Amino acid sequence: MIRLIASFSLLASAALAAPDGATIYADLCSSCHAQTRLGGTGPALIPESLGRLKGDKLEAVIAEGRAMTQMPAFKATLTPGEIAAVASYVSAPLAEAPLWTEAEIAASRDLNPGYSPATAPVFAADPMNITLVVETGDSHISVLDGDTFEVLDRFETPFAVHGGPKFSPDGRYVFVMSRDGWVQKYDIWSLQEVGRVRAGLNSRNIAMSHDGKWIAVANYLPMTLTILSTGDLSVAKVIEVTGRKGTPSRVSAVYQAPDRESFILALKDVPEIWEVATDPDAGPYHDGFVHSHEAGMEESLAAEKGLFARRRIDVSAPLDDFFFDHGYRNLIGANREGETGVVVNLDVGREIADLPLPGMPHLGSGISWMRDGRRVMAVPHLNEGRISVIDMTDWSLVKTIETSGPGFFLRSHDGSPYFWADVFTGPNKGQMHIIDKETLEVVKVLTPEPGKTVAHTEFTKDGRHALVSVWEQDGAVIVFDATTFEEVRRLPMVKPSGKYNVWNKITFEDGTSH
Ligand code: DHE
Repeated sequence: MIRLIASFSLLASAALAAPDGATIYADLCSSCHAQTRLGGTGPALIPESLGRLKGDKLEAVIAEGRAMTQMPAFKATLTPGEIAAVASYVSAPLAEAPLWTEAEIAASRDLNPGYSPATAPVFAADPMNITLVVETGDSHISVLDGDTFEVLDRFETPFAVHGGPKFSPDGRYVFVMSRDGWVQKYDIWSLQEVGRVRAGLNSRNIAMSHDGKWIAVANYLPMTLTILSTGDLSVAKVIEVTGRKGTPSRVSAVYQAPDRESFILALKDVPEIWEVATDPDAGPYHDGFVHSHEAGMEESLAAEKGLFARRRIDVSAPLDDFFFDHGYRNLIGANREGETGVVVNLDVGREIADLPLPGMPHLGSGISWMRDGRRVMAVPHLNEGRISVIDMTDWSLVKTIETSGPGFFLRSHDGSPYFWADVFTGPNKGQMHIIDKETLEVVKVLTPEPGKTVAHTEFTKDGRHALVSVWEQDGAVIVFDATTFEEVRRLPMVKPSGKYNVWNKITFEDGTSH
């Protein structure tokens, strides 16, 4: 009996001693991150949002806080065991998939009461040569004059902006998305935020419709596509994403296909690509046929018509990370299983070719140009130090260009004979390769900040200057002369990531990702 009581009390004291992550979270974290963990003034703390912030890295953020944000350091308040318990609590999946209904999206809409639209740009700079710099280190965007490189404004964004911001077709407004699903609208002419709305709980990217009326938001959580009106950020439609056989699917990304007057969706969990019409007179958008391997079984599905009509295109395995040809007739997607690229003809709605692209091609940052009268595209690989150049007429591999490490982004400009390719990981990270678009030879390797990540290039409107990010907390944007490769200016920035020139984006410049 005495032994039994002793073991009970041992268990009780062990239970008392074990820190409870949920209780600590409720006491110290929920006021900013919400009791639901879906985010409030602070970001959502769920595995989908934390991404690669795991284990020691996550504990370090809780212990040390985050510089230049509201996130305080908890190392004086919590023991290492308590910090580990909260880290483990926020790393666990939510017990139930959260809902985020149309009503909740609408209720999150937060329009800037102080916004007053200007009738003309409030600055003298060329509005077509404005370049935005996303500074992820302290969640801001700098608005640069693309001629003088003066910072015209620096505005706060939601936490963890990802993907390219999307401009209205006239270049006046820009829409920015965060991984927590916030979409922010900013008026470049007025240098003011118009407002923001939370379109999803965990989102991937956004796309602008051909006519500038709609913004589509690709969501992982919930598994939906949210379509917003660009005018006032109201909800136009929330489309539940479910495969033919009823399997719900995350949306890996949504792309604008202006020539087709549609959005194209990459689905993560089902072997389908979706096309959603942005043309009010679209259709009928036939859902095509279900092809079954059972002999003779072919079932025709219903057609949808009009604005936001949906068409399904069957593929042999889920594809993501799309690159489109001119005219948006074909897309190239990555089949992560087989490490191949697959060409899908969107007109006929089926796969037409395979491409050998092992090593995780990053098609989304591919670029294309005319070489010897034929259109070619180049794509970097996230796992290997090489760039594949593909002939877009017969889908053959023209050349594999060796680089000093795996890269993330490529950029060029019609006005430049070169394209710029970074090295994002590995011992040579920070090297920038400049490659001749005709000979496909590396003509120069720049190492502007040895040991630091230097990545992502954007050109000015005329292609004369190339802007490169020193992707560090105390980072910078370096402006290079795109012909001599000499450094022209260095602008201090807080962990700058992508840069986006209005003209290059709204004209769908060949050298830029769309
Ligand atoms: Fe991105 C664009 C997907 C990780 C920075 N990234 C995109 C796009 C997609 C994508 C589909 C195109 C969207 C668009 O612009 O509309 N990214 C993914 C991933 O699946 C991946 C590998 C894993 C993930 O966590 O989502 C991934 N991306 C990253 C990063 O780790 C980067 C380097 C840092 C970050 O901010 O998260 C990063 N991705 C970017 C940037 C763009 C981007 C800067 C826009 C590039 C452009 O020039 O348009």
